[in-house]
Amino acid sequence: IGKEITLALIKPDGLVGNYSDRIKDIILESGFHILRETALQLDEDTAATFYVEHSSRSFFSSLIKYITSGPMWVMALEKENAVADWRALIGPTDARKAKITHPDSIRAMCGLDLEKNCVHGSDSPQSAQREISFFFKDVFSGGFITKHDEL
Ligand code: YYY
Ligand code: MG
Repeated sequence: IGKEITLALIKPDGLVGNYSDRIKDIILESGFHILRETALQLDEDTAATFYVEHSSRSFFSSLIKYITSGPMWVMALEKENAVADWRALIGPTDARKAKITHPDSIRAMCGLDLEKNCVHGSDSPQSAQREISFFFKDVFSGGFITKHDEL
């Protein structure tokens, strides 16, 4: 793996709203290579582990309920500067604010508010490594089996 990798999630509301195809078009048009992708629904324990950095926050239980409410589309995206570039594309955390300040962002397109913001992006290369290992154990262990699942 030469270029940088980041983790992208299309959260449950993004799938329910049928935004996956548009989001994937943006991903490919922006020059990302989809290194891995799969659909899955997290149980509450697994979601709590994924979001452990937020476990003491007041919004935590609500976030876990939302993120486990249906299937998500999980992708490992590869590109130079993938982490920052994907964060720039998705826009600010609060989708309500994104609609005003970043109207062309993905969260402005498909998000609802501060919690239901339809997509995730790793916030640093270190987070990306942890988060990609969380979903795709083979990426950093030398394996190279690319899965192209469809819903
Ligand atoms: O990285 P990003 O997703 O933009 O925001 P984080 O601050 O890491 O929060 C993770 C996740 O938690 C966010 O996407 C929505 C939710 N959340 C919330 O429901 N309420 C908040 N006040 C902050 C975050
Ligand atoms: Mg974050």
